[in-house]
Amino acid sequence: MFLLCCRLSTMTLEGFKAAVHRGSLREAICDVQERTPESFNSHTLQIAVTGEAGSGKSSLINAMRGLRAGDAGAAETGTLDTMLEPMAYQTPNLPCVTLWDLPGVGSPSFPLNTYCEQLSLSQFEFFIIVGCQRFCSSHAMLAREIQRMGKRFYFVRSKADVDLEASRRQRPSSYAEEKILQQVREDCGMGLAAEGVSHPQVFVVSGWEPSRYDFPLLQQTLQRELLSLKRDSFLRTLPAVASPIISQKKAALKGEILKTALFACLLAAVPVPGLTFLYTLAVVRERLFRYYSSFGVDDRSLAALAQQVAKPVAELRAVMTSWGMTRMMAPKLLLDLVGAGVMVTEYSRQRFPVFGAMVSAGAALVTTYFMLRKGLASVADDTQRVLSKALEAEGKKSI
Ligand SMILES: Nc1nc2c(ncn2[C@@H]2O[C@H](COP(=O)(O)OP(=O)(O)OP(=O)(O)O)[C@@H](O)[C@H]2O)c(=O)[nH]1
Ligand SMILES: [Mg+2]
Repeated sequence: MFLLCCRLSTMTLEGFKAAVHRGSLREAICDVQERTPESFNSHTLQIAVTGEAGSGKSSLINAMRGLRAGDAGAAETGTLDTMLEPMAYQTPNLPCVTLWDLPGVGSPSFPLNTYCEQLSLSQFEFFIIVGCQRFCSSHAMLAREIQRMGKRFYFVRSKADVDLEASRRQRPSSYAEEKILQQVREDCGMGLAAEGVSHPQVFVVSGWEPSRYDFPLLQQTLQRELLSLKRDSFLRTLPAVASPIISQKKAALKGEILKTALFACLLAAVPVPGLTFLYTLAVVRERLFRYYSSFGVDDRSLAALAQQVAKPVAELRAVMTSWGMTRMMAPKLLLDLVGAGVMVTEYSRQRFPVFGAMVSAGAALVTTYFMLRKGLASVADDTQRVLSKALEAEGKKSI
């Protein structure tokens, strides 16, 4: 399967990493916000040029690079469907951009239903969908998939010269170039709107005539939006940058769990009914809240982060799965899980003192250990999700 090599940004990320390590997601976001738009220039944007087979993808890429078919270094074009691997191209007027010429969707090698997985579309950061016919199911599928990934695309209706020539031949007396182009734009726009695209960006072009129709506008729009697209895609790389730091923090906190569980185990030997249960209940709650504040997803930190990305705190909290467990379900869950186990063993201890004490200690050890491990893992996962959500909100500001 084709895979882009790992592309973490070459930009300095020390400030961002240090803030995640300190457990201050707000400061991590600040680090990104304080960067000037120009600072994102060095981030290479991976643009996939996709669409049905033979729609003019390679010809469009050539035109964007100022080349014609057959020129040295030009992408291969033709009527035969031979491409099996994406091909990367650089273009002099779009610095730090890679244009990926993808095989066509719907060909025997790349059927519609497996195209996205076969080409790992999620690796690309921005898309140009090229269509040469009326808006069809393959365009709709691509638009849906790109939106599902939370990414953006331009829709390019190619071979405008063919449409215009057909119209001119069929109705020479009423031929009006701009009217036909506008009809084509509207047809594509309506198809995209039906797929839920709120502001479709449609360009009607001819790869053979790059100075005409919407081709110059396509180039200008991409130039103008380039920095914000780069910023958005840079932000998408940050959860992967934060992930090993969050894992390291999790590993460091894991070390304490065994000690806490052993203490619960010792306490279970004290013949005071309910003592172990109360200790386990208190310690699990206390540790979970400590994890929240250490990772920066406690109430106060979340409120500060929400303010920083101008989002309601509820939106960030909604991605946290551990929250319900601690806040609403914790007492019940602990009563069910810890209480039942520990109460039963303490009862058995009253009837069989030595054996009962051993069972009680074992139960306290296992329960505390696994509850804390599960809690820590969920808080770490929540941190990753909260950060991704905050970065997603920040990314939307670029657009
Ligand atoms: N008239 C006209 N023909 C075009 C245009 N763009 C491409 N073609 C022709 O359409 C055919 C297919 O073009 P390609 O650029 O190879 O299309 P593609 O989408 O890359 O095709 P695959 O890689 O096979 O999926 C070629 O014969 C091109 O010369 C255009 O704007 N106008
Ligand atoms: Mg091609």
